[in-house]
Amino acid sequence: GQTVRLADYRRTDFVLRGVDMTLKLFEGRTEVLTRLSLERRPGAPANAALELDGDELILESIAVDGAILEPGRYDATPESLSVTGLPETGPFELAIETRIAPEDNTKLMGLYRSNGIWCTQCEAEGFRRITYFLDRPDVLAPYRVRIEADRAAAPVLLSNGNPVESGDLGDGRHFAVWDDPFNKPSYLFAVVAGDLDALRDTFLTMSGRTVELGIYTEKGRARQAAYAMDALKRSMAWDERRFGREYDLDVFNVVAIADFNMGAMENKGLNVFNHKYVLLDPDIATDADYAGVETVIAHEYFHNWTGNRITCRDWFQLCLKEGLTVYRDQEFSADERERTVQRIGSVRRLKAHQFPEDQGPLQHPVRPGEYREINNFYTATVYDKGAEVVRMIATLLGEADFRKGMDLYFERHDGEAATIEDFVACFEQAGAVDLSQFALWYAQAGTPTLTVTEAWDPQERRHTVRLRQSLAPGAARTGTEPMVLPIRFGLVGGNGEERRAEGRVAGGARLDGDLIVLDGREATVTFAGLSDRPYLSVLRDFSAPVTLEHDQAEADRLALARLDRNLFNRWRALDDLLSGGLTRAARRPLGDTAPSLDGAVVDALLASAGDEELDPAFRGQVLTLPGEAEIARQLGEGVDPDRVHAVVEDARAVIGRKGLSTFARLAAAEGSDVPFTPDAASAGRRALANAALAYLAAARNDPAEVAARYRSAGNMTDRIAALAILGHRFPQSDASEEALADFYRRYETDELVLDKWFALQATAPFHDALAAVERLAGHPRFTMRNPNRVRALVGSFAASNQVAFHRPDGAGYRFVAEKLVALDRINPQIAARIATTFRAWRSFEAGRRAKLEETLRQIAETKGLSKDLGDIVDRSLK
Ligand code: DPP
Ligand code: ZN
Repeated sequence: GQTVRLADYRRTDFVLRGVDMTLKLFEGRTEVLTRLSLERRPGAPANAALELDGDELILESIAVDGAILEPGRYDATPESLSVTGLPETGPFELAIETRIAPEDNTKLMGLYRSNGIWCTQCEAEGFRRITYFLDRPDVLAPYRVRIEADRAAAPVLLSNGNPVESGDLGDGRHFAVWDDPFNKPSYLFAVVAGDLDALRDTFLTMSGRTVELGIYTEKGRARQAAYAMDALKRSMAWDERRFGREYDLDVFNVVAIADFNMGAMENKGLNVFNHKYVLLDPDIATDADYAGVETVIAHEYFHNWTGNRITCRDWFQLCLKEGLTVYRDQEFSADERERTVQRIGSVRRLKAHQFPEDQGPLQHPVRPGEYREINNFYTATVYDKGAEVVRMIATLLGEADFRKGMDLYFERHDGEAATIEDFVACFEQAGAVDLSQFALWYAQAGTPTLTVTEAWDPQERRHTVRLRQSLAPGAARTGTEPMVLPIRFGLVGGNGEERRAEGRVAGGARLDGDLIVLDGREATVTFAGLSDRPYLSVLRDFSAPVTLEHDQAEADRLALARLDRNLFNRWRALDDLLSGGLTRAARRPLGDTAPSLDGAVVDALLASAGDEELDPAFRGQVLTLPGEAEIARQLGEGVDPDRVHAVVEDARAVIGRKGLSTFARLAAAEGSDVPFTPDAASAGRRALANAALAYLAAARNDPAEVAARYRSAGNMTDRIAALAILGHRFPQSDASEEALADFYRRYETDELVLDKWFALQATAPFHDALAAVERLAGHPRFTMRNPNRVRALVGSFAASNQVAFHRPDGAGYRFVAEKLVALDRINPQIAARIATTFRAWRSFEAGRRAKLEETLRQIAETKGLSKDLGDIVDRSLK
């Protein structure tokens, strides 16, 4: 594959004014007629050919202004269509007929069928699988789309924009015409046709317009879209309140689809969703599923302004819409739920997904400079670090100026395909600041390290804080210049009070209230006039996405874990103590029986968990130990996953035994008699109770009480929590086997719940789990055709089963590699995504490292590998 570079960007030679399409859907084939209103761009070469993109297309006919073209005037391959001799000036119409087979489309890009439903996925480059086109985000046009289909097979016909016409065609066929007046790029095109149910509602916008809302599902499941509808209306209201953004069309439709590569897609006025992010009820969905639906509904809706009304000039600018929209959906969840708990969740995710990416061979800047396959850049770096960069702009500017900058962005670039430079310039103007150094966050890859040291001077009653930043060179070979780090902090007194102290800065930083902005390599801040030594609470709310190395005494951390008014940092004090203890323990030689955690740390954890003054969701977070992969990341090299697992398990048992009475009380607090409501507070209580149950099981090692809990569960959250404890702690026990069989019988008709059943077994932390996974790969309900199912079995095995995937004999690696090579022929995008689990190969002990490398090389040498998978394995090996 060829490398595409940001530096090579240039505009098209032709301007697109409008698109008129007719799609005739038949069983086994679809005919697509596309009429493009085009004009040579003023200043473009008079003899330049029109070069259109295609992908596996067959050209049926081509005409200019109604005249069929002679073969000499064009050159068509499945991947391109080049047309010469086009008018030097003035508008002309190019009509193209293609024929496609959605039934054979297993890549799920372009037009395909899912359970009989015709649907599309065009981002990033799927539209070229429907028709030849200038398939790039800076080519914007209004679209008019006519769909024709058999009425019985597809009574529902949907596309972007507003419905304008529909009617009968005879012979059992009918049609509908949709008109989207807003200029949009082709990646936002969508068509859906099928026999669907709908849940309907309306939304009254801030200017008093009524929008018709529809959520379409497979037959009989529309009532399971009620929560998604509620989340949609709350999202629409929030965007008006918080950003002044009103919805712009008369209708907004969402369609839930079973086979979908992504979570969802923000097509203009017609969002297409993986049904996992729409369909819910308490019996089939967990609290995490509810939160996921709320987040994804909000995210895709918010794209209407950040992504659709203002789109990206090219795919290098992907974070312009994704980072910003993740920031917006995180803010929405923080406002709708509990801010600190949401922030803890976002930071956990950032550290679990983005930090390893940024610290390994797949490293790339938030705005990449080159790619071979754009599908491989829908990454945690673009999304989550991209959101952190927006959050830092908000922190640096303050709420009022940040909002001014957003308003300016919407006003100045509405209807355009914009760049990061455009975006940043709005905040420079709104805040009257120079953000040129800050913009390095978009260009330099890697996680900066922030090193903090403290010195208390008892004579002078001064506390000196020294800050240093550094950035290690990484795989992306971008710069290592100092960045702008907004560091929120507080000085905490012995009773938890916030100390006010005059601070003096020396070196590369400035002080602005509770914010230190470090823009040099180092600085010191000296706080004077203190009566006694304060505890330094630094990087509050994780105000910059850095690795913090704060050489802080354990006693100080324990104090902050108890006292800090910033609850995020209270959590982080404990989390640092836990991961510090666990990493140290994992470094000790096998057979060393010293406890993983200090008694004082365990006591602090139990004190927080049992503190009734604190939000139960927060206490649930406190009880969630750092994951094994996170410990492995912090170890950095020579990782033995079995050792890491043993250390974490030991810690869990120690905590469980010491907190037995607390956990018994907490686990009993949420019995099956509590009716289910999906709100955040109730979810928090369930999270706390289920965390407590897991510790009880670790301490008592008795499956009976967990099995009882499984049987009496009144909702999926509690049921799957109990099942996970049985399956992961008591594998192959009668209790576990019975519960797994029961779960299967209960839910075998529900694909989404079956995914949970597959994933739960795939993540059981035992070497023998591989045998179960191999068996499940042959289960009649396993299929490579459904991305959710593949992710549930193969994806979660590779990503979330540190013990079995990393079996010392390499059998886990071989299993995954074999599946990936087979999957690559069906759906390369999903294969490439799962393959990223190999990227950390260099961090393992010698035996596993060699086997991982060998497996990667074998995949790389496979004949006919897709560009997607080839790109990931090649870069991983570099
Ligand atoms: N649909 C994906 C998202 O919303 C890609 N745009 O992030
Ligand atoms: Zn998005």
